[in-house]
Amino acid sequence: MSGSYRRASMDEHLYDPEILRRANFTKYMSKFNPRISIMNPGDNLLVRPLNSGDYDRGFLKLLSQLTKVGHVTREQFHERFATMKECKNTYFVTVIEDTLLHEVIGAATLVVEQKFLHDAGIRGQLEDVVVNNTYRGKQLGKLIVLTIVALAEHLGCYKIVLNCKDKLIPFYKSLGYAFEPGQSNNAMTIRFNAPQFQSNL
Ligand code: 16G
Repeated sequence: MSGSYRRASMDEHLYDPEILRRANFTKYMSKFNPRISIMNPGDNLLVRPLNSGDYDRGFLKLLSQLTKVGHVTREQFHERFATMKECKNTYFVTVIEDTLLHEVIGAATLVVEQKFLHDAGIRGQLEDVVVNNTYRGKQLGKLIVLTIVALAEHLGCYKIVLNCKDKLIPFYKSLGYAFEPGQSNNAMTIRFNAPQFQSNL
């Protein structure tokens, strides 16, 4: 493999797993029946940061259950992983692994945005929530979303926001997300016509 691009080394976490251990999940425990948590997600399941080896554990295939992923090579994956890791305290891609199958079966991302406002505060954004549809009924959607919420609170975000499809509004409401007065139904988008994505970053 060429060394001309930045690469994450094998089996490297995107962020320190200790942060997940420290996040306070207790106030969300009552939402689960049976009780599961970040540290006890269920038999043969593990909640952890994205790992550089997850290209081979079906991470991108899982994301394709959410939207178009396209063709992302191993090199592109490792380069994107390294770039995210270099953005200190910004990307908290978090996954659920089936440890028997060595497969990533759930994922969600916390993006932390640095602000000047709110006393130079930080704002969280929940992104790319997906659970493998063969793992329905195990409360894993709830678990991965509330893991990200607990993480955002632990890191000191003053709020966390999301965009989602209309049909998922009741799900996110049940987990504490709310429309703010005067701001309901206000997610707005400009889609760029870029058939082959080309970044000038
Ligand atoms: C949903 C996701 C968003 C994701 C987008 C992909 C959540 C809470 N929201 O809105 O994070 O990036 O779908 O759709 O997971 P797109 O391909 O239309 O951008």
